[in-house]
Amino acid sequence: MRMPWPYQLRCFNCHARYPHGTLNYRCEKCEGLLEIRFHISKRRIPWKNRALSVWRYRELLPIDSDRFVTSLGEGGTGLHRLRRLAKQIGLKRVYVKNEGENPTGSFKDRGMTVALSKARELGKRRVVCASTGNTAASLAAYSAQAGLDCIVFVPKGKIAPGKMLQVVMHGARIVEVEGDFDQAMKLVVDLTQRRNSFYLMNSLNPFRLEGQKTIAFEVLDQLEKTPDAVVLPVGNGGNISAIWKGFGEFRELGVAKRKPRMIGVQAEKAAPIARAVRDNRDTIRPVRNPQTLATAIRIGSPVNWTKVLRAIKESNGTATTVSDGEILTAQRELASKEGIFVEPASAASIAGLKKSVNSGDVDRSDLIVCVTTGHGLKDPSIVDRIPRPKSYTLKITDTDWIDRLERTL
Ligand code: AN7
Repeated sequence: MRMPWPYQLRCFNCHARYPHGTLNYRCEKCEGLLEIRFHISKRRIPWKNRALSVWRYRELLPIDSDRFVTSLGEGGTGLHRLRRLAKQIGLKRVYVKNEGENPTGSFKDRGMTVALSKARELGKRRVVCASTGNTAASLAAYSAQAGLDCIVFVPKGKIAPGKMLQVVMHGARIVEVEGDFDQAMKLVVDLTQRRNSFYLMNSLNPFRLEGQKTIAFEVLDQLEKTPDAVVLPVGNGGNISAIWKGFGEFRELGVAKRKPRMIGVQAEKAAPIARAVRDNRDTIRPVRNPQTLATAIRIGSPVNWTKVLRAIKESNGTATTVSDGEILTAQRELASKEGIFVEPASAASIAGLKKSVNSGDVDRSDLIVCVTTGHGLKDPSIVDRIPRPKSYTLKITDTDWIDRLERTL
C-alpha cells in the first residue's frame, strides 16, 4: 500500500507544531487540542478502485508503516435512504449512515483501527481510555487482536449491558469509577500525563479523529454529492469535529465542491454544547451530574468542545436538544418503519432532525444525512422502557388456531 501524504501534528488553537511521535495530548504552549494536518495534494485520487472502508483512504491516514496496522474490517457501512419515516417527518431526501454496522457495533472502530495502529508504531504496550461504553468495547477488541494490555475506566453502573459484555469478553481490565464519565475522564488524563507507558485512546488523541473523518469521505463517495446537513449525536464532540475535518479535506482535494452544515444533537440534561450555541457563547459551561437514558452521551464536560464549536460555527450549523421520550420514540420509529435498529444515543440524531425541521433549521427540500453511531443491541435494558407488543399464547392442541390467529390481525 502507498504511504500517507505528508502530515504534521499541530495545535488547534495557536498552531504550534509538534513532531509525529509526541507524547503530548495538548499543546505545551497553550494547552490547546492537537490535530493532524495533511499537506493535501491535488494529484490523481489513488483510491477509486478500492472497496469502501477506512483504509481505502490510506493516503489520508497518519500511519507511517503498514507493518503495525490492526484492523477488523471497519468502515464501509451502509448509507440507507429513509422512505416511510422521511415522509412522516415531511422530508424528501434523508439518509442514515449506519455506523452500527462496524465490527464492534459503533463508529469508534474507525478511530480505533488508526489510533491503535499508531500506538503500536510508537511501541506502546498498554492502552487506556475512559468511556461511556462504546470506546471501551472497541478498544478492548482491537487490543485483543494486537495483543496489547487494555485498561478501561467506566462510570460504575452507568454503561449499557451489551457494551459491558463486549469489554469483558475481549478481556480488558476494567476500572469502575464511582462517579460519572467526566470524572473517569479526568482520572485517565491524569494517569497518562504521569505515566508515559499508558497511552491515551480517548478522542483527545488526534489519531482517533483521523479514522473517524472517513465517515465524511464515505458519505461523499456513496452519495456522489454533498449533503446540505449532517445530523449526529454529540458527547465529547470527537465525531462531529472529525467528520467536519473530513469534509474539509475532500473539499481541499477538489473531490467535493461544498461542505454541509453540521447539526449536533444532545440530550436535554446533558447539553453543554447546545446551550453554548443557543446562548451564542464561545465557551461552554460544563453540566454537573448530566442525565439521560442515552448513556453513551451522558457527558457534561466534553473534552473536544473547542473543535465542536468551531465546526458548528464554520459550517453555519447549529445544535439542538432532545428529551429522553423523544429519543425513545425516534428509536422505535427507525426500527419499526425502516428496519434500522440503533442505540438511544444514535436515535437522538433522528429526534434532533425532527426538531430542526420544526424550528426551520432544516429545509424540507434539504438533502440530509443522519449518522447513527451505534447498534441497538448494545443496550437491551431499553426493553423495560417500551410498551410490550401484544403477544398470544398458543395451545398446540387447538385445532382452529389459524382462524383465531387471523381474527387477531
Ligand atoms: C453511540 O464510548 O464517549 O461526540 O466513551 O457511543 O464523539 O463523543 C461515546 C460516544 C455518540 C458521542 N453516539 O460521540 C464513549 C463515548 C454513540 C456514542 C457518541 C458516543 P462523541
